[in-house]
Amino acid sequence: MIELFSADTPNGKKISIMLEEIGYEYKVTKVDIGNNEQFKPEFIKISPFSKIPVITDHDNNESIFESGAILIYLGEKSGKFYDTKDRLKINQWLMAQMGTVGPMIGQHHQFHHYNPGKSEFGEERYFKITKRIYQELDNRLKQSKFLAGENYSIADIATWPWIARHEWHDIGLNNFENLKRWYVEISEREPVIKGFKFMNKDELPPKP
Ligand SMILES: N[C@@H](CCC(=O)N[C@@H](CS)C(=O)NCC(=O)O)C(=O)O
Repeated sequence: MIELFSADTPNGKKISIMLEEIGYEYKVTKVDIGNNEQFKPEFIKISPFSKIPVITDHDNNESIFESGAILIYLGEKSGKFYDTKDRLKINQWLMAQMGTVGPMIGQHHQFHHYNPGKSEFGEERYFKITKRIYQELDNRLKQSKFLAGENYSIADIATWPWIARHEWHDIGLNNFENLKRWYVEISEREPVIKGFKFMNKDELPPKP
């Protein structure tokens, strides 16, 4: 059984979606990051940077932090969404999510959604970067059905929850035809719908 230590954020949703996709039994343990529970010594033991998500695999007592590493672990363990023949491509799109898509859109959330009016520089910078990321993802999805090629993979599972916050971004998902097609197709998958609402029972992926 997998225990998922998480919060209701895009990084948190990546893992609940993956667990639903591979059909594993899992239990969610909420970490209230708004109330600093991530800094508790017992949590730091399994998450050295005090961040969610983390999983503990109770089959072998292994704990894994960093969402990309967790997706790779679950992909290898289940044999799903991390095909050996596509791995070079999947790794690149997964690392791009971990290094660029998440951190940059995360800053856009901080300046544009949570703290508007505090820094014109920050708001403009991350708005521009987020718009550029939408365009870059759109360019990729014009060439291939999914990020790493023709097959749905952990790279899509990592990236999709960030685009699912499109209503906060004010970039206009409808202006990016290929990104929108990809977003809608993934939004309609049953495990994605279930994994998306892992903490908020009534939440559905927002329509473009
Ligand atoms: N690179 C990490 C980022 C995780 C992350 O930023 N988690 C945030 C919530 S989305 C967090 O736990 N923040 C609490 C903190 O930093 O104090 C991953 O992908 O797992």
